[in-house]
Amino acid sequence: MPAVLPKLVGASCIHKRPEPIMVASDLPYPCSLVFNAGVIKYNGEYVMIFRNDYGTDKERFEREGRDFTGTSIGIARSKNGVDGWRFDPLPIIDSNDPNKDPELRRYYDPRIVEIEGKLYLCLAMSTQHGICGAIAELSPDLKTCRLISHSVPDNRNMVLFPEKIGGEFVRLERPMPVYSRGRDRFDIWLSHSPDLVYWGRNAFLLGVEDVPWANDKIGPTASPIKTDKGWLTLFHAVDRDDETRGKNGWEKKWTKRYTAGMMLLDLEDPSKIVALYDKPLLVPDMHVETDEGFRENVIFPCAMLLEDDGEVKIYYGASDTCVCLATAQLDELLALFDERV
Ligand code: BMA
Repeated sequence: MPAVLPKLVGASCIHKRPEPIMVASDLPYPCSLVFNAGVIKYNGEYVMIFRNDYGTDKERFEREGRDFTGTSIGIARSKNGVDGWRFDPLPIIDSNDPNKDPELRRYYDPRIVEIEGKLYLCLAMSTQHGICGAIAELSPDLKTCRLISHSVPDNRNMVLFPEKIGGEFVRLERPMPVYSRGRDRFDIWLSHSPDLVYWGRNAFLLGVEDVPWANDKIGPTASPIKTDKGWLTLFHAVDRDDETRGKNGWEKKWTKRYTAGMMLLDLEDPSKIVALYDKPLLVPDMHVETDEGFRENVIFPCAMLLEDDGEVKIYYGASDTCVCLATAQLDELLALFDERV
């Protein structure tokens, strides 16, 4: 694996909307950055659940060193999943909530899925003693959220399959084994549960070394889509060590690049990879993804929806600053797996 990876190109069947579909100034409450959003179709509309970091801006961050004062998780709804987002007046979770458990720092990277009529959130959960992957149930009116379970640290990027498989819940996850892999080299695992509380039969699924354009870490992104050929599954992939990368955002230095790839998992045993597309599917290449924002060169999908007409919508956070949307036809995505054979 070369230390410096070449310029990357995404798949030509992906169509990115040229402008973000949600930016900080759209929110009805204080917001510096809005990103990494889960989206679901629910009760005839699209529901987005997104992260908002607040309490500073670029100038105060760079010149005064003022950090963000909080992170919240908010909800917005839209008729078409693209525009006209209507925001709930307050976030559903806030890191400054005076009633929160003092052990908890914040939640982020929300994913949402409906299984057997219930709405579940997967969240990264930052605690005083490490980062966990959390699963919570969202009430049908989308107003309250109840924590069901969380992993031990360090782990995150939990993603639930949208249905039980073999009678069990199945999730993808990304533990962070810092001792045994030499440096950050984090991989995707899969586990099963009878009840969303007890997780077991953990299986290694995909290693960072299996992804030709990654040299740092990979992780699950969005609930997989069931297709005739298998579970269509996105993942994010990170490369680093390109010393030509410098500031790239608000921080003094940000040298990582986040892209997305895809694989097909066996319908009955999703711990088996049926096919891995050996090139990146989505890479940061639009201005908003490469030249502006909190952390540039980051695209981070948390939702993938299949429409009745075969269109796949991929929602992703861009530059840790706004929410963007890419679309592709399902048959074109599946054809990419044949291309490599
Ligand atoms: C990851 C997560 C994401 C974020 C990404 C890039 O570790 O924290 O929320 O988008 O880093 O900063």
